[in-house]
Amino acid sequence: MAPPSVLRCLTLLMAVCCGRAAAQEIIQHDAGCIHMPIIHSTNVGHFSEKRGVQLQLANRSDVAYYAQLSIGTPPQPVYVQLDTGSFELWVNPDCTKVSGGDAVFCERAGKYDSAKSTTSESLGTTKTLRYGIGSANISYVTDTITLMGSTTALKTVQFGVASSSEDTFSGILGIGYGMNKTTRYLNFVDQLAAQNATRVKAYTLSLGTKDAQEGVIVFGGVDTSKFSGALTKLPVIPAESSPDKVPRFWVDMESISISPPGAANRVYENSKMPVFLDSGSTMTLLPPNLTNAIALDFGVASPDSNGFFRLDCALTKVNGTVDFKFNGVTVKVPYKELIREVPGDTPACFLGITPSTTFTLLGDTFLRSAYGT
Ligand SMILES: *[C@@H]1O[C@H](CO)[C@@H](O)[C@H](O)[C@H]1NC(C)=O
Ligand SMILES: *[C@@H]1O[C@H](CO)[C@@H](O)[C@H](O)[C@H]1NC(C)=O
Ligand SMILES: *[C@@H]1O[C@H](CO)[C@@H](O)[C@H](O)[C@H]1NC(C)=O
Ligand SMILES: *[C@@H]1O[C@H](CO)[C@@H](O)[C@H](O)[C@H]1NC(C)=O
Ligand SMILES: *[C@@H]1O[C@H](CO)[C@@H](O)[C@H](O)[C@H]1NC(C)=O
Ligand SMILES: CC(=O)N[C@H]1CO[C@H](CO)[C@@H](O)[C@@H]1O
Repeated sequence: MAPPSVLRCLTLLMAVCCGRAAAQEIIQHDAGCIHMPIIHSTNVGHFSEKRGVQLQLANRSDVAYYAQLSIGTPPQPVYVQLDTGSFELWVNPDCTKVSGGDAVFCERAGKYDSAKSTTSESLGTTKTLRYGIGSANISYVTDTITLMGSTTALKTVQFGVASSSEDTFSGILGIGYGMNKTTRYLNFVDQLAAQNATRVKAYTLSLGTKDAQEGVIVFGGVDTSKFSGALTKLPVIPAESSPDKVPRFWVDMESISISPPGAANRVYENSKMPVFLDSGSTMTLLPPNLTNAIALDFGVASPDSNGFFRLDCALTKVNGTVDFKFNGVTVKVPYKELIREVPGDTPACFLGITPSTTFTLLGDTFLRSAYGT
């Protein structure tokens, strides 16, 4: 995802960032880049207070990252999940199809009513979108979209309005490849570049730490304040050579190793493989053998019935790291960031890696440590 060059437009953000400056103050002086805050769903400033404790781990909304868009004229605010692993934007999930706390969250994410927008146009076409979890039947419309934290209004952006959906509690902003690769129209990221809101079709995503509960996505550039050391370019594996032949952010992972405190680093067998970077997935998914080997080092021999490895929460206080090695760069993920903590009367902790025989992907439990303060 690293764009071709570090852009001048970010120097201003760098100068003021360290005190967590509001993105809104920066935008006007920052032509060519858009800094959009992204919000973790456990953030009580934005979502229901009860949300954090009601959710079960099996449902991914509790740990997803959301962006707020304003759609239509006059603008209607809607939260959508930010997903590097998919390609299209859609809104209006069926909240009656999800239970309890999920339904509350779903309602809070907001709805778009095309009839209340003077700039809305129906395209008369439909599609079914399917995800790892959930699916939606959508009808395409175009309308004006304004990004939170920016005065930029994108005109005539194509997106989906769901007529029905299952197992989803918010719309999704897919920011993977679009036009000519996965779609026959300009997707949201394409439109940012096409309408000159950004100078280049690139973005950097900083999820922030688990405790921060928010991050920022910079469309059109790199926030050089969010990392130390040099930026490393990783070639994206072409779709035709990738495991699922879908144009995604597939990269070659060289190895995974563990650095327990005070002990030597150990490399896991069979940990060289292609993986894709997916902000839409809470968990990192790896082959069962490899996941089992890592879990064993966290003191758990087998997963629960949902496929999650429950471990001792005391491990979040241990200074070890799990290290993901790529050509030229190693991302060290602290135990605390790799471990999923589910709050409650009895907090539960789980390894942020789950076994999968179908996908190898690095989700939020990895991405939070790849780039960000
Ligand atoms: C999409 O529509 C089809 C046909 O009406 C229906 O069978 C299916 O259940 C719908 N899918 C979702 C996710 O609502
Ligand atoms: C998509 O492909 C068409 C035809 O080759 C080309 O004219 C157009 O510029 C491409 N658009 C993008 C955004 O790549
Ligand atoms: C974007 O900028 C390019 C180059 O300056 C220009 O040719 C194009 O017309 C602009 N497009 C829009 C939608 O403003
Ligand atoms: C998984 O482990 C089993 C038992 O050690 C071994 O036979 C098998 O080849 C391994 N599979 C992979 C994909 O590494
Ligand atoms: C972990 O590392 C930090 C900073 O290096 C140090 O202050 C802290 O005491 C260490 N904690 C443990 C449990 O070793
Ligand atoms: C474990 C858990 O809470 N699972 C729920 C996830 O959401 C689906 C759809 O709303 C429910 O049916 C599950 O019970």
